[in-house]
Amino acid sequence: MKIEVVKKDITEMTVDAIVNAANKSLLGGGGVDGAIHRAAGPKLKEACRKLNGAETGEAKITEGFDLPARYVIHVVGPVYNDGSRGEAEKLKSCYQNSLRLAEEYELKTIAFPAISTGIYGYPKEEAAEIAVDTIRSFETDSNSVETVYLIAFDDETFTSLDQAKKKRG
Ligand code: AR6
Repeated sequence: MKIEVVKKDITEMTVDAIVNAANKSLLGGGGVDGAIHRAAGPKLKEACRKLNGAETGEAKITEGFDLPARYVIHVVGPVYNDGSRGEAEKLKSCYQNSLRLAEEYELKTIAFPAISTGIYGYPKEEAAEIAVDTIRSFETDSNSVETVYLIAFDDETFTSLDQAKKKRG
């Protein structure tokens, strides 16, 4: 599995699936969630209604509708408190469960935003290391996913992801 760090708006990614950093309702919100819903059009919300929400760390999939991406994988990242409330494990689950769904759907390319590092307040460097480590150690029998794009919307996120990738080799 190849990891590429890219500075871009995730809604412009032409990949098999983009990941949405949603909330438990899965009915839209601000940040990347708002941007994805705007770009995908109202059918995405209709599809999301049928999902009945999700727990923190869980991942659910819909079509991408008006997006260039074929699917959207909706995950709920942890709200960062002080780091002692299982935040790291929950963030790790977001990446693992998204990759499991991608394998189940036999997808080749997937793009993640920096889950939880905006409104949910997760420190960017720690979150970047968890993202890279979890993807690197993800094990599967199917191996359909070839490239994982880690999307940075701002310079600080780009640097954190780039350094985490270099650190992990
Ligand atoms: N493309 C790529 N990344 C983006 C984009 C975009 N178009 N827009 C923002 N980001 P956030 P969270 C980056 O706050 O912390 C929503 O209201 C952003 O710069 O979107 O998981 C949900 O409904 C940051 O690096 O998600 C939840 O209630 C990263 O995406 C809550 O926010 C994540 O920031 C989830 O908070």
